[in-house]
Amino acid sequence: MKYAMLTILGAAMLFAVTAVPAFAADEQAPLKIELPEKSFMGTPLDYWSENLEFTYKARDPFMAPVGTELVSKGKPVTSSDKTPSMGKLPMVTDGDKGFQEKSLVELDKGLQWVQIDLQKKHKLYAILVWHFHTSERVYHDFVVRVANDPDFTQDVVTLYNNDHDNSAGLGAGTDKEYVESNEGRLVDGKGTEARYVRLYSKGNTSNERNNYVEVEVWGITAE
Ligand SMILES: [Ca+2]
Ligand SMILES: [Ca+2]
Repeated sequence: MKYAMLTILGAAMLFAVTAVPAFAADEQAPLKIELPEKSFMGTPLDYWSENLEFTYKARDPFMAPVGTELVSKGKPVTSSDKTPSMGKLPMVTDGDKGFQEKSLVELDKGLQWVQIDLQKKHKLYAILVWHFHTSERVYHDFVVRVANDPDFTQDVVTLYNNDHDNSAGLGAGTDKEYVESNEGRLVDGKGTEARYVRLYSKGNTSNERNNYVEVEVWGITAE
């Protein structure tokens, strides 16, 4: 009887040991996102849309596979507007996410995009964007796409699209508009493999221009 008990215990221990690697391969951890200082300036937002998400709750930690890291810092940035009226394009990935105007890249009116070249293919888990969080603003026709060529003709995947009425002409989307804050917006990359990330917008509730203080792409190299 005693021997039988020990055998069962031994089998259970063996199972536990051999089962560990399967769990470890799927192990997830919260992304260590550093938030910039919050702004308390500006006038309250006077805007409503049935497509607007109102949330004053802090974002829950975002879980991603262990090893997921910031892969966009200092990576090359291009844009539909090659001569921003404020700031310079490299500031989109320079790590400065401040709400002050010195941190701001301002692009022209109308539909504009910025694009980040990660320089090799990555499995993407999160894309964060801070347009301009100096005051409560909503940016319109916010669309995030990824691809494996700079002209966006191969393996194009749309990860976010809040253009319900297709005014940007990229196809109608079902995601929500949202109010800018120091948390930025986190777009789920869903493990999509891509080298290039492109973010579109078409004006905001304060003016017709398009802004970025920072974009962060979090992933794991896939090459
Ligand atoms: Ca920046
Ligand atoms: Ca629209």
